Amino acid sequence: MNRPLGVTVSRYILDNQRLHPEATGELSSLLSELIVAAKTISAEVNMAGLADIIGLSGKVNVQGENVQKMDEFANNTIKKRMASCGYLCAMASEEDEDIIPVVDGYEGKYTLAFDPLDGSSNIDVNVSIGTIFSIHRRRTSLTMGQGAKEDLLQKGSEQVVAGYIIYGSSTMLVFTTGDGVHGFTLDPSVGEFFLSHPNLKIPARAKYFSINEGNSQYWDDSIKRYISYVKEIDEADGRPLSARYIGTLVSDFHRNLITGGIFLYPSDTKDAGKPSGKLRLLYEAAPFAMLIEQAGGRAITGDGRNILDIEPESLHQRVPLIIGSKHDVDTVENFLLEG
Ligand code: P6P
Repeated sequence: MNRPLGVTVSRYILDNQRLHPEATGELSSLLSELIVAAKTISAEVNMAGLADIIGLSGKVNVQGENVQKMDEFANNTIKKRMASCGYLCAMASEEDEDIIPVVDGYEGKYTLAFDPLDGSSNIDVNVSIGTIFSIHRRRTSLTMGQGAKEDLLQKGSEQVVAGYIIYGSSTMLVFTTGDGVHGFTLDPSVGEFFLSHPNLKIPARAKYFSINEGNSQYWDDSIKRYISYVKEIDEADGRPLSARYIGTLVSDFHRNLITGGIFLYPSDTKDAGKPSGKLRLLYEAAPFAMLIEQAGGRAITGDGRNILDIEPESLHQRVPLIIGSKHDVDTVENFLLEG
């Protein structure tokens, strides 16, 4: 659906809904509620340096990571608003160990998995951060009221919506409902997101490669060989690629989506507890995999699986993630197949 630049995200969602006569409007309303939460987080993130919400909360989350005050604020903002929106039956958050119930009597037909504030280690150094979200239809009957884990543990290919909000030089909402990837920029003076990047497509070939080279001694040899390959001089083949690594997945993904790039967080031997890399399937890899495939790119684990095909086994399951421009993900895949 082609819409003119400047159309509001609310208008875009409603117009998109009209393309589906069977739509009840619940998904549109769910997205609108999530957008209100995003605007609330954006306002706080942009004031973080002034308000008393930077720094550590003194708590440790289910990941064993120190919880920043902003993490807690973002998580609570989303949970509180979405639990009573009436369109969800269950939620999962990076910050919460278990399934998050909705308010009794407000159960709906969708689930929401989210990373409330991805890249929170970058908050205190004023580097861009983001919120990631993934929406599925519930599997259990609405008559059951509250949802169950099986409603959340669904393949990425079953997502109905995937998206993120990036709190950077401007706040942008980027999402897909399966009909292309569209970017909306927040005008804080009027508090509305306006269509600024319709039908985003990732360039077929990468300009940048994004990987934490501090982990290079822990990588599989195939990854080491690939990273050496992208640094070789072969101007006809567009190499060497430039290195860009922000340390916030949302930001590295967004830049690569716009410019062409490949992001890798492979499995490594650095932390015996993380043989499958660091990133999470449900609320990081899977939503980005839907977005990148909708934008013409690819997302794989590097051990022969497409991210969208993985049947989740637990809420916080980690997966290796290789994602970005199709040519370059194909190339990495060939390096890995060669062993
Ligand atoms: P490392 C941020 O903490 C995060 O979860 C992602 O946003 C980011 O891509 C990754 O971790 C960075 O991890 O090990 O390179 O610091």
